[in-house]
Amino acid sequence: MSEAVQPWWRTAVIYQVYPRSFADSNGDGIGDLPGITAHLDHVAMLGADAIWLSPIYVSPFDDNGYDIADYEDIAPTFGTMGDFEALVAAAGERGIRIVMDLVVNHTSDEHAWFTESASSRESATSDWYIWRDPRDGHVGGDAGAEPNNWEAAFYGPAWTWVPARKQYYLHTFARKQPDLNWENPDVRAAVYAMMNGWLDRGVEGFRMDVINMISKVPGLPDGELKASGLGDFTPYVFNGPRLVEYLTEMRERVWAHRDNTILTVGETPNIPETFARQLTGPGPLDMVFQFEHVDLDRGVDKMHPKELSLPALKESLSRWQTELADEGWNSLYFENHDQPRSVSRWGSDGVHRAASAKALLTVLHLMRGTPYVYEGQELGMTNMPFASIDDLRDIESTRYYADTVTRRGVDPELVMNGIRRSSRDNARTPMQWSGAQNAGFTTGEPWIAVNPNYATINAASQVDDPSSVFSYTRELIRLRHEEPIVVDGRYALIAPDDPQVFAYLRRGAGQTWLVLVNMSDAVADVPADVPSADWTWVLHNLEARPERPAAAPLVPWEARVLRTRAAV
Ligand code: TEU
Ligand code: CA
Repeated sequence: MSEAVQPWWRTAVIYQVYPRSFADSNGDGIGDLPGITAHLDHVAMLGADAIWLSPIYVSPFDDNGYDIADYEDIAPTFGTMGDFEALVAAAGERGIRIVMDLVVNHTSDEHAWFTESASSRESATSDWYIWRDPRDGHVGGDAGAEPNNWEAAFYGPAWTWVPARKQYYLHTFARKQPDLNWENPDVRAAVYAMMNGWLDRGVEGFRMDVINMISKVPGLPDGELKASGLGDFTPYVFNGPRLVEYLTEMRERVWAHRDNTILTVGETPNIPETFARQLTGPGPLDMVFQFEHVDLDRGVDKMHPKELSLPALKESLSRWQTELADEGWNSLYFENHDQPRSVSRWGSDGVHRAASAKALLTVLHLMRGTPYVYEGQELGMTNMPFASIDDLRDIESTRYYADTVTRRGVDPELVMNGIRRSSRDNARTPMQWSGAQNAGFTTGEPWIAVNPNYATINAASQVDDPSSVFSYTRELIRLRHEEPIVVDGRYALIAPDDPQVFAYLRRGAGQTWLVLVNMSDAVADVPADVPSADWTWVLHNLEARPERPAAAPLVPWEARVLRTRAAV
């Protein structure tokens, strides 16, 4: 098939690297580009086709690089442009493409565009950010009240006052992350020029941070009041009226006329599947990261998780599989740098850790779409036992603690319980390379503590062990590369209400696959609606294979993948 018909990312698996936590080459305790280059064989051995690099640009690191002060250069903490070029070249030698993070809903307040914009209303970039006068008759005078009642994603009001302009600027995340004004064509042109520059440097795709927030509902109306006393911006900042227009323009100005195929994946919280299909089918993007499944175990808020309902997870993922089957394309993920570790969250991180890590990977990787593996997921890395708030580095966690314990007087232990389960820092502890000091991540003092379980969970003990989570992940990636049914087969959920078993079929030319996974700590019967046929083995996550694989009860976290040539 020609590349125009089958772009490379349709058969690919993407490996996400969080540079700060991957590998430190110079002993300063922070991961860096030479560290990544030195560990490329790990990614090559796994078989991944591309690396998505979380941001490596110049930044004050208030949000670990999702607050960019210069899009054109590499943060000195991570290395130099030479180090970046060396990484692209070394990856290319191994057939690994580099996908960059594109953070253009906002910049850092230390970006020159912003410092200039904030200096006066007459500045060259005056209208590059979202500036508003105070509410109710304070125009040109004192700060008065914020222009609307929105609460920022990282708590507190979404507006900050700048005396030099006598105006507020909007920041949907932290105070130091001002939102760009996409309605200004100069802003858009500057972003497109920057993107073209990175493609010219050999980058082969973009993961676009909160890209469905770049078009806001005009008028920026007040939101519904939340428990915090501030308003919910959700209906007004996602999937706005000009989003398709902006992304279509971006496609035209950045990649439509290039010879090579690039990958574009939009990070899109709060996107309905119908809109995702529109954006990724006839629309400008290849795929999006949707959030429905990772929001299923959310309680009153993100830091109050509730138990996941397996039927709800099956219903949600299956609906996305079906809705984007003929038009559009799914990205498949359980983990990234913003989510707790899946084995602790939805698996079982005690005696069944390895089996449950493999079970979760099976469910995810045999669906239709492009799977993403987050660093350490291929080892079954777990959440971190954070003792106190002093152990956390993430701005979302520390700001949440300040907003609840310090400002509202909530019991610190209750707050820490939520943080332990939901904090993004669970995913940001250093990569566990070996049983050596600091898991082989650094010879210095790591910027965030290494998970104490590194002595047993590490890459060195797994890469050559055929029964490891690493080897199992490699096998799933190999199946996607070698078996067209994994890429193209039709998906059908079976036993939707079964509370323990996740079971589905993939139907392709001349054969059908059965994916049968016990997602619980107890033995489970094979659901009655599993079709009987002459099933033969494709993959199993345990040593001993039962005689009748489509009938024998499943032990805890057992995953069986079977195939038949019969019509079922
Ligand atoms: O995340 C956006 C996002 O909506 C959430 O996943 C976010 O992590 C947070 O949990 C909201 O409660 C992206 C990046 O992936 C994240 O790391 C950044 O902090 C954020 O945008 C701002 O750039
Ligand atoms: Ca370093």
